[in-house]
Amino acid sequence: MNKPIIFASLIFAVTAAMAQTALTNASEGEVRKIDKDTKKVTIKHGPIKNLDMPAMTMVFQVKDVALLDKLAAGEKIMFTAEDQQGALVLTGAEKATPK
Ligand SMILES: [Cu+2]
Repeated sequence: MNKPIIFASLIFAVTAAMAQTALTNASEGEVRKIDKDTKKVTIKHGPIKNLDMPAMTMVFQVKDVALLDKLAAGEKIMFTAEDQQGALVLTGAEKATPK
């Protein structure tokens, strides 16, 4: 009798968990320019929740240059960034999966 309700609840819980991961950990962006020599990457990004930042194009610093090896200019990415003592640092990035 109440099976459809249980099923619907399960779907909701899974969807909510996925949405939360995407929203709290990663922001959307598009790589504009990569500079491995200065360890900087320019990203046109959407709102970054954890930095309380609206959409804009800006430069991020990178601690691990290997992160830049996976990226290319013009590429759409999902990324994470942190404020580390006033410096905005790209902490993770991967190619965005097409919707
Ligand atoms: Cu910004």
